[in-house]
Amino acid sequence: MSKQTIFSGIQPTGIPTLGSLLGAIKHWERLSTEYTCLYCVVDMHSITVRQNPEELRANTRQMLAWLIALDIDPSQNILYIQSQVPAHAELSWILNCFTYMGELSRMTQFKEKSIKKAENTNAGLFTYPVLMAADILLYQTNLVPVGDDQKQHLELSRDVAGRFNKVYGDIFKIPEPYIATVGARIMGLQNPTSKMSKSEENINDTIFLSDPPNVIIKKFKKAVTDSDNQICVLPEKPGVSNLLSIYSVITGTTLADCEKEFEGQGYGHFKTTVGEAVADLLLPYQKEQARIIADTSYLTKVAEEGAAKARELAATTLAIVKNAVGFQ
Ligand code: ATP
Ligand code: LTN
Repeated sequence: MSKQTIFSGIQPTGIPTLGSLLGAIKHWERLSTEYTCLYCVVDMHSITVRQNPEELRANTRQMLAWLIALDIDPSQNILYIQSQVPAHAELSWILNCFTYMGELSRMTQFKEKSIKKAENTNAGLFTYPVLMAADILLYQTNLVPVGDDQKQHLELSRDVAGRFNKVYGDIFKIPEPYIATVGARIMGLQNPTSKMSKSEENINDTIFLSDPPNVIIKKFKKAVTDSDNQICVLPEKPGVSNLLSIYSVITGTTLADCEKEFEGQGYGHFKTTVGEAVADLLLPYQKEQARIIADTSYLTKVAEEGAAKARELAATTLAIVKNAVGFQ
């Protein structure tokens, strides 16, 4: 039997965060032996928010370098840039005609972003989940590893695929989410009730993967906790719970064991220990990323080879879809 397919995407809208690492990328690396894995830097999604062209070009390469540094080996995975595979845009148009306005209006991310970006609530922001569905369905994907925040978009991809199949027969595989139980949603350090995000304005809220150790530890020391001194996971203790879950994912220890480790300790020691663990984790990746980004021709080659492989796979599905809808 041939291997099942995994697809995931990441936006090149800035430096990846501890949230994207623990919620998504960290789970990607060990999947390549069992699955055919495609990981895509989704630059087309990122222009739903206005981008500076030179910055976008640089950020896209930075993101590619991060993925390689974080052990996504380009010889074991198909690693590529979305805009270099035109089939994504082509399928997206077709799927647009199978997606309802009502469905898109219900997307939490759209509702949030259209408030935040009220001056530029463009049609791309609205149909963003359709392009995401095209990304996934083009490769007959079985599993999509994403953080919790993308679950609703994935549900929409499944609905659109099912609707299309109902009309034209079994064209698309219906993808399943692959969401880790721990680390699925890493929250902000300053505002632990909303997810850690690379577009957050308060930089103390977010750990960027490029943050040097002293900055990381400082940000953790400033992390919002609460006024009692119990180190345990509880809904009314979102700050402490978030730090515990970060520590749990990084050390590979259960939450219960982490709680035990910190029993009777003060918040100061707790926050510093978690901060140091994060800094230690990131340092080797940072060195590797810097080395890769400096190797321009290598990065260009990785992107080109990845895109060529993706184009080949995408062409098969796209041809079937075009034929199904009645194109020449
Ligand atoms: P933004 O921060 O601008 O909203 P983002 O970080 O959510 O963007 P990506 O970087 O494209 O968007 O996300 C990459 C992957 O990381 C996605 O699968 C997403 O679900 C996951 N992810 C992002 N932030 C978190 C988080 N705080 N906790 C867990 N997973 C996350
Ligand atoms: N919307 C996702 C990025 C993304 C993606 C995808 C993830 C674009 N296409 C396909 C999984 C599968 C985000 O903002 N994190």
